[in-house]
Parts: sequence; C-alpha cells; structure tokens
Amino acid sequence: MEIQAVTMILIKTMNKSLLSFVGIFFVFLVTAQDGSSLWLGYSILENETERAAYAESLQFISFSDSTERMQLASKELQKGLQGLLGNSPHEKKKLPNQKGMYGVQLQLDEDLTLSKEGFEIEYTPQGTTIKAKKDLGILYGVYAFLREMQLRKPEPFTVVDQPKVKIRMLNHWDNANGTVERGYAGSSIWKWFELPYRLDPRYEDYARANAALGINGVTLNNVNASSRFLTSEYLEKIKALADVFRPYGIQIYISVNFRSPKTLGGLATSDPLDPAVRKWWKDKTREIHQYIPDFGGFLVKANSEGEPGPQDYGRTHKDGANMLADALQGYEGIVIWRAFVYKADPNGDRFKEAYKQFKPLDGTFDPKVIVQVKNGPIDFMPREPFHPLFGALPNTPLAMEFQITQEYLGQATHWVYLGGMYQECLRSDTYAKGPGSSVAKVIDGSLFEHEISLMAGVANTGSDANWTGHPMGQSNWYAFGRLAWNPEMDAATIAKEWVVQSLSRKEEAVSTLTDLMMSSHATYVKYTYPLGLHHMMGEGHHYGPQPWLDKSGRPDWTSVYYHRASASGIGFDRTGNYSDALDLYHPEVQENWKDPQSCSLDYLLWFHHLPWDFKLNTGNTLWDELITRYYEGVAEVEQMSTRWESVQAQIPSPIYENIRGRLKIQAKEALWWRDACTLYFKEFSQLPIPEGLTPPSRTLEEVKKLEAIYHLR
Ligand code: BDP
Repeated sequence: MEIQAVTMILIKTMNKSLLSFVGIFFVFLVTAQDGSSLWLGYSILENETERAAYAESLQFISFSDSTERMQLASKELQKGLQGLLGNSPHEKKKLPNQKGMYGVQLQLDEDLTLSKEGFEIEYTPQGTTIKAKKDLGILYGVYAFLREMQLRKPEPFTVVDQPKVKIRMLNHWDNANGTVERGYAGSSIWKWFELPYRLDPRYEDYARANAALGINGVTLNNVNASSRFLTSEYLEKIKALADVFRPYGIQIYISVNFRSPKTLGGLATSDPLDPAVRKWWKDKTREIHQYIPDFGGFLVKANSEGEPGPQDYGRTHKDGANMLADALQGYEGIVIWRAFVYKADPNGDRFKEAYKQFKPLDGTFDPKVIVQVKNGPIDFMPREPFHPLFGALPNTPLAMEFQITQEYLGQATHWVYLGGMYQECLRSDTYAKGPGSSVAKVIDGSLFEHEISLMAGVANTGSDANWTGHPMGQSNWYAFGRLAWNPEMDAATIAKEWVVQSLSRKEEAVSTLTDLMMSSHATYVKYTYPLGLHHMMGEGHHYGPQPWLDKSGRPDWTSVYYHRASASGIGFDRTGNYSDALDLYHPEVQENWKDPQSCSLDYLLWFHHLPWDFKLNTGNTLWDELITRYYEGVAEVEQMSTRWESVQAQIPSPIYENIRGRLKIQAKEALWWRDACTLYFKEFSQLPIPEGLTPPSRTLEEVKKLEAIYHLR
C-alpha cells in the first residue's frame, strides 16, 4: 500500500526516462530481495534493446475463450510482462488489425495432437500464439513462455511440450498443530486454525509457484496421519484450500490414518475386510466429495514405523489398498499406497524389506492403486542406489517418492542442490525389459504401459519468508517440479533455469552458480557419507554425525547396523556372502556392483564389506581414500564460500548475506562430520591419517559431545 502511494507521487512528478529507472528499481525492490517470489520474481530484463524488442512484439493479449482459467492465464501473463518489461500489455477482445500492433494470442485448439496439459508456443516479433487443447495447457504455456523470455533473446522460437508424468505432486508432512515433520523452514504454511474463514494470501502464491512448474497435486498432511483431517470440521478447511488451488490445476489429496474407522467412526475394528469398515470408508469418501468434487485421493503409510495398517488384522497391503480403491469407485480419485515398510530384524537387511513384502503382491492391486516407492531402499540417504522395486513389479504402477526437504542432507544450513541426485536415480537402468529400462520410464508409466503415473516430492516449504529456509532449497523444489514434468530433463539445465529466474541473469553469476549447484551434492556426500556409507546421522534429529550410535529403538535405527566397522574393515556386505540384497536387481545391474574391484566407488560400501587396506582402482587403499574424501569435502566447502563471494555484486544483497552466513555454518559442520567420522573409524582401522593431511585437532570424545548437545533438556 505504502509503496504504491509513494510510486504514484513519483510518477506524477517525473519525466519518462527517470520514470523507467524508478520502475526498474521498484520492480527489483518488491520482487527480488527476500526470495519470497521464488521463480516468479520477473525482475526487469536488464538488456534494454532486448526489452524493447520484446515490448514491441507483446503489445496486447487476446484470448479465444473467456473461461475463468483463460482469464487467469492472461492475468499471469500480464503480471510477468509487467515485471520483465516494466509495463504490461492490455487485454483485447478482438485481434487488432493495425499495422505494427503485435501481441500474444491465447488460443484453445481441440485439434492439437497434445495431451490435455500440453501446449505449443510460437514466438515471432510479429505475433505470438500459445495454443493448447484445454485451458490448463494455456496456463502452463504462459508460465513456460515467461520462462523462455528470460532464457532467450527476442528471436523467433517454438516450444511444444507436455508432461510425461500424469500426477506431479508435493507431499507435505504438515501436522494439524502447525508443525512440519522434517520441516526446516518454519511452521506449516497451512493455517488450520484460521481456515476456512481466513485465506492466507500465501495459498495463492503457493499455487502459482507450483502451477508454473506443472505441479498438479498436493497432499496437505503428514503421512504419519491424524484422523482429524477426515472430520467434517477439517474437510471444510481443506475445501477452502481446494477452491484456491483449483483454478491453478492443482488437486488435493489427503494422507489417511488406517485406524480412522475406529478412532473417528467408533467402530470396533479397522479390518479392511470387515463390511462395516468398508462402509465407513465409502461413506467418508462420499462425504469428502461433497466438499471437494474433484478430490485427488488418499495417500497411505500403513504398517510402517508404528503406523496402523491392514497387517494389524492379519491382512495384506493389497487388502488395505483395494478397500480404499473400492471406496473411490465411481470417482476420479486414486489410492497412493506407500512401500516404505520394514521390520526390525537384527540379522536381516532393511534394504530388502519393502521388496519382500511387495514383490509377491504384484498384479493383485486394484487399477486405482499406485504404489509409492522412495528413490532408494533405505531412507532418503544422501546417495542411494535406486530402489530394487523399480522394474520389479511390471503389473503394478509405481510412483516415485523423492525427498525435497533435506532431512539427511544438512537440513536448512547446507547448500545441496538435489537435481543431480534425482537425475542419477531417474536415469538408472533397471534392465527390466532390457537395456534402456530406466527408472524414469518405470515412473512415467511407459515401460510397462500403465495408465496412472506419479512422482511425489516431500515438500521443503514452511512459513519462512523465502519458503524454504535456505534460499537454495528453492532450487530443489524447482528441480523436483521440472523433473516431475519430464523425468528425462537435465539437472544442469534446470539449475540454470532456476538461477536465471530466481537469483541473477548476469552471465558470470549464472555460470558460477550453476557450477556450484551441480557440484554441491558430491561435496556434501564427500564430507558425510563417502564411498557409499549410509545412515550414520544423529539419532532422531538426523542432523550431524553419530557413527558410534549402537543402541536405539530398533537395530536398524543405529549407525553400526549399516557401516559395520570393525578391525577387519567396513561396509555392508550385500553380496551372496551375506544379505544378498544385490540379488533383488536384474543380473546386468548386479554385474555393475557385485565386484568390489569394478563397483562404482559411489556405491562401494553399500554392497561390500572390505578390509581397510583393500586396494582401490584410484591407487589408494580403502582407508586412505575414505579419509582423503572427508578432507576433500571440507576443502570444497571452503571453495564454495570463495566462489560465492566472487559473485556478490551480482546477487541481491539479503540473499547474498543469507547464504554467506549459512556457508559458514556448513564449513564448521563439514569439519564436524570429518572429525567425527575419521576419528571414530580410526579406532577400528588403527591407521594414521594419510600423509599430507593434518590430523583433527580435537579428540573423539570432544566431537561426541557436539551431538550430545542436541539431546540436552
Ligand atoms: C523418515 C522420516 C520420518 C518419516 C518417514 C516416512 O525420518 O519422519 O515419517 O521417513 O517416510 O525418513 O514415513
């Protein structure tokens, strides 16, 4: 309000050129400084000639049909152009027939050979069309056009695009009390106590940001679900959100607690084969549709980490999932059943648990069911081999579950771009139908020809002004969205897109930041879990190192269960000599990993237990390589800081300072990880820190105390 008033006074008193300068300044001021506008900041195009050329060719917007969403698309285009060009074209009902009058037409075209969300953009200086079969395609086309304008010069171009995955979804682990499980960016963005009466303006900002990526589904609540979300009181609140999201093409899903018939319905059981239970879910589903006619469906975590499920009644995952599918018959919605299940068996291997439970169920699920599998077999570790279920269930559609929130990846203080990690998983070859059977093709449904396809990302959003805590966390939300649209996209291209739209268009900044983003994940892995180590984080909070953790609620929640360090060596033997988890993969995949001499070093200790003096193909012994990597990781964080400082002038200063501070924390904690792990493993190897590296200046006991602080009351 105040900014607008000041602007009006300035406008009245200024000449034109000064005005455009002030315009640029204000657009910058209100859009780019705190990161709250995400990739929709649309800061002014700096190159005046290019800006003028775009402005010349974009003088008006017209649209073929006046649906609510077409109008929304036009408004979004106006908003974007206002930012990029400093002024916005007017809407015109009819195409102006004047020479020199060029603009954009948003045009519905039933004859296009694209899916209902696809679009075609044709830009020329003398006129631009954005065509789609449906108005949602037009909206997606508008966002894509605004993105392209920031990446290209004003020269003719054509873009034809459509999503490869049908459901592109965020999973929020948000609780009814406003907390977020594994959230590091403040409290929940959903204000349950205010809904449905007050609609926080951020709901719409959130919907815009997602729609710009093509995200079309949102599960609002934690998979460790409260039955409260199924009460009519909460359904009314959820309906209010659904109404905000609908114009943006986003459908709502709810995580459900399997015990709800008992806790909420007062029934004696929640057995999925009990007729009263089945009726309860049917009635509840009908009720949900009275509030949300286009309800997306249910997400279920069952018989996992203490959550209730069909196994409590001697039934299977299939019985539970199919009961919910039955309740959804006649509606559009689906059941998303999670495969994140594992049992505490001190002599077993958690790696194999989900496979053991789900493989025998292949082909038994209702067509409305999709099984959602985490990218790796353990639990969102910084680097995991792809989950062996991908490619192993040809008769069951499988959804990908990635984690965007950085639970095990430094939370909100470490800069880790996840695009490359997602890409590594999606490009992995399962060999399920011969070479080229990538995880991406399993997920998009093309490999086994499934109707439903889904990619989910566990959200990293919160109430912080910049949404994600670490400003770079935004890039992970962005990368997830782009890969959900097209799992074959390139992570570096995505990184660059994000930088250009969100941080800086200055050439040097773009290349430095893209580089930094692309190497950030490998750096993190080096100072935390090099060579395929996994699951050695602080108990419960999952922050910082605790490789010495040997007692917990379950053996497979400790660290020693995974690294198995002893005087004789380190690593989890998953070959035929011990757990044989490798056998769950196709023979060609096994071939890549089964021989420790040829196994990629990134996965070595995932599959092999090796002596400390094992000679690697780098020429180093295992011990020397391990320790060297910890040291390299620390050094790389120092280099990140220096490179970050080199682009200071090209980054909005609040974001610059924010990241600079976080990099200092990261440097301190990289050292924490290095010292904790090297000193701890040294107890077993009894070997010296390799020559040329300065041994840690603190003792293991001192480092152990750092983690202990997290448990003080
Ligand atoms: C683990 C998290 C836990 C989640 C669980 C899940 O630590 O908070 O509830 O995954 O995915 O990574 O169900």
